[in-house]
Amino acid sequence: MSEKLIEVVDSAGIVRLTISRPKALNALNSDVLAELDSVLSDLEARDNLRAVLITGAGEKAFVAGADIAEMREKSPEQARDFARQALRTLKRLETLPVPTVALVNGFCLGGGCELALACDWAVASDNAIFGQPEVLLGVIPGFGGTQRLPRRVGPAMALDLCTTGRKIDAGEALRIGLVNRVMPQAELEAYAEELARQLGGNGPQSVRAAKQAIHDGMDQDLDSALALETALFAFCFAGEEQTEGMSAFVEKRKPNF
Ligand code: DAK
Repeated sequence: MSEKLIEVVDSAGIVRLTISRPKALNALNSDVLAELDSVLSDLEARDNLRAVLITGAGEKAFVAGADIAEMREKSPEQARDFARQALRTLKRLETLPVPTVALVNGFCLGGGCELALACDWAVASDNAIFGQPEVLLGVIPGFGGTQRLPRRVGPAMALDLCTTGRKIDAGEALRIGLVNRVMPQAELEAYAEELARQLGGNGPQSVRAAKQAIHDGMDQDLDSALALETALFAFCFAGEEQTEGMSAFVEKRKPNF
């Protein structure tokens, strides 16, 4: 049997995915994308999913981009199919109903940066390097980078990164809002565990509702988005979580979600 390219570890609904092609710095080829797609389609169907963390195998790279050797020979039609496959997979990731976090532990370039952008937020080790260097290879980002990057960091910074192809360190990534936190690489693992504990301890329905309100609301005008928030807020009162959460506060104990 061929080796898995995506390792999946599930701990009480907190699922950790590790992209594992360390010899090619975890570059995304068709096989990785197909396996990722299949894993995500299984996760989509799960009711007891609480969060998804994604990282890269080894200590050097999160993902160093789409696989350049594989892309080199593609015709325009094959390039379009490849981009469509990747876009479909990243959309699956983006629309998972639970929080998704990229744990960026090294190079995060091209398609790797686009993968991180399809997650809800990213945390980086202090040795991480980010960039959209596609123009140095004669192409543009093809996995959503020209659209998700400006939405995260603003159009001017996205244009800077996508037209110069320059690489930035973790400190600059933090400053421009590409990542939420930076920490020493040795602490990333402990952070992942703490995050899993935090997300795992919160009410799963309210966490999902918070994500839905923010994601869906961002595509709407403010009044419609506020109406969506009100509907989801009221929905929270229809389940057991709100009773348990508020009772636990009043009774001075930890909630049991
Ligand atoms: N693809 C394939 N192999 C890669 C790779 C990549 N993106 N990045 C690294 N590798 C491989 C190297 O070839 C090398 O393999 P061997 O020679 O050992 O067999 C191994 O990983 C270790 O890399 P290095 O020896 O180069 O390691 P260094 O520490 O010296 O340098 C580096 C690390 C990350 C700075 C360097 O590897 C590098 O510059 N890598 C390429 C980074 C990059 O340009 N990434 C963006 C890729 S382009 C589209 C669809 C998608 C896209 C565009 C269009 N359409 C369908 C239209 C997206 C494109 C991209 O993501």
